[in-house]
Amino acid sequence: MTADAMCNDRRGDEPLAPAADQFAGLVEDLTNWAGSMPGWAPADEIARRVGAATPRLTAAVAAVSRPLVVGVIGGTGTGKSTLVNALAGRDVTLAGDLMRPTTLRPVVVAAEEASLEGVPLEAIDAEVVRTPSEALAEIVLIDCPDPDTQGRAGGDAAPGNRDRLERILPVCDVLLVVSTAQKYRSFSVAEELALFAPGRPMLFVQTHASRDADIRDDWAAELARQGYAVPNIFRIDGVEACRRGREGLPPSEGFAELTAAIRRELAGRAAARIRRGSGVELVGWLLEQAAGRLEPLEQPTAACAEAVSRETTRLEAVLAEAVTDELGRARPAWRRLVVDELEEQWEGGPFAAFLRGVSMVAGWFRRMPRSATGLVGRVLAGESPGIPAAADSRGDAERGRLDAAIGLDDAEVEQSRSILVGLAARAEIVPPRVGRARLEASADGPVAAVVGRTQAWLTAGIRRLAARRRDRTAHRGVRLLFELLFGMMLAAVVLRAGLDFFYGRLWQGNDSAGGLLTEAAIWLLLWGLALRWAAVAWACRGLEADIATVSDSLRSEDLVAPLLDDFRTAADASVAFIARRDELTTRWRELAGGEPAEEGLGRLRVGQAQVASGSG
Ligand SMILES: Nc1nc2c(ncn2[C@@H]2O[C@H](COP(=O)(O)OP(=O)(O)O)[C@@H](O)[C@H]2O)c(=O)[nH]1
Ligand SMILES: [Mg+2]
Repeated sequence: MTADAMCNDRRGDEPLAPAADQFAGLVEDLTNWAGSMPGWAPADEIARRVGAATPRLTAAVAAVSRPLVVGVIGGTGTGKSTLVNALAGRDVTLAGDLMRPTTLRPVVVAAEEASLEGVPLEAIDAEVVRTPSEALAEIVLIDCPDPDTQGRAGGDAAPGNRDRLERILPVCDVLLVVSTAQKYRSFSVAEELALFAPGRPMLFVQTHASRDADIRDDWAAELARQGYAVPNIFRIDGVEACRRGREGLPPSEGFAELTAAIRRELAGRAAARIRRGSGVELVGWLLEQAAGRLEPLEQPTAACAEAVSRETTRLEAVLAEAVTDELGRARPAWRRLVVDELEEQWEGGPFAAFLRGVSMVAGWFRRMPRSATGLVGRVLAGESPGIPAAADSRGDAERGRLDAAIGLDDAEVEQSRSILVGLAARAEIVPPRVGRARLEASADGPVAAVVGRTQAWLTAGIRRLAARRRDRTAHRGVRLLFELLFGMMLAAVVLRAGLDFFYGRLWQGNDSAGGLLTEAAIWLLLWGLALRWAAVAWACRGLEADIATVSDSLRSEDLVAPLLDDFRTAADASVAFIARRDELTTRWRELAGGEPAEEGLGRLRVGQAQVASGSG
């Protein structure tokens, strides 16, 4: 199998070591979570515990995500080095007959980045070969020295090789036991193997498949006699595998089976390490401690969050009522606005002239200049009411202004806040996370913010309403109708006066007809005033409904939020913090549970080590 092919496999359905990544992710998330809410006593306690456990957690993550160490052992010339090269996807260790013994020192083959922490390189006197091969991203291969090798000069077995092997084997997670048709009976590493086999999975591999007959059944029987449970022996040809790898051909069946088994083992191993290791227990313990601390707070925090919503709604209702009142109280101002608009926009006609005349006369009677009162009045009068300047004695002055501007008084706010203080305390949410101190801490304070926001919103609403009134009064047809109605009366009066003067007085000499002019003028005035009333009434139609829509839109504006913001933020954060523990616990359970997937691997049956070493 080529490096690329192995790499592609890893991105397939079965990632190599997802459990290790999951564990690392869980530890990271646990640490972040614990520190995510400083200032809340329960969270602080959890953070302290997790903080104290951090060195152990870090070590556990390193141990779990350590690459799988695969030791290749077997007799001299059985094809260990060739197999290592085939697995690595390139020539990383010397293989061949020419320079026997080829492998004296163990060769540790690892990816450039792979951590060799935990591999006692010095103790085993290893030669490390780094290779960019992606096939080795998560495994470390050890090409073990030949145990039965003859000395360079053809003398006795190289001294120290057995010792070395005995030091290497404990380091390996998996042993690839390589043999050939010629050597499997005189399996000289059997003794060492028997020593280190317990608890260590082994993959038995017959090499030289292209040359030798299949001896696997016989070998399996032999191994069984020695006490090994061997569900499967792999049969490969290392030279062929190397060639296929070089040429980019798909691997042969036997070799593919072997790499699949290694991959399975790698995945299973990470999970097994997690389960066996103390890291997962530590995480479980930390989560359990957190649960003990947080579970009693679940109900109080939820109750607090709920109360914040309830009190917000209540304050909103108070504000809505005040605003509706304010808008309603401003009816005279609205009327004045409409009249002003009528006078301004209706020009160039007798009725327009009449309207102006009326307001001029009314102006004489009203000595005092029109003073705009209330927020609505001021907005309608064209002023833009700003937020009152911040007073020196902030807290009270602010609340006083709030009271004046939007009717939401200090007592209402305090009532809500005192309810929340009690509920928050049950959830251990206490100052400085919440409370008056926080309310007054910011530059202008949340009360000023409410005043400002309410004013801005109300001003915009009032301006919108005024604009709609303006659009209404600008209606040409209606204006012409009123001009016509007034003009008709005017014409009738003039006609009648003319008739009286010319016909009655000059023609018939009737002197008494002179009083009629006064009478006609009175009629005209009354008619004009009636029309004026009708015009204003028409222009004001729908105003009440418009005012109601402004009040109704208040809720969606979230205007009172700053008043209870400290409680809302704290309660929501606590609820979220508690919920996150449940999520972490679920993830932990997934990691801690589950069965190891270790099919197809040979193991020494418990209690068989003596038999094995006896026959080795
Ligand atoms: N035909 C064939 N030759 C192999 C195979 N494995 C190794 N060889 C050859 O056997 C000789 C010894 O191989 P080597 O990998 O150095 O064995 P080691 O001593 O166990 O490391 C070399 O010439 C290899 O080319 C195989 O599977 N098939
Ligand atoms: Mg070798």
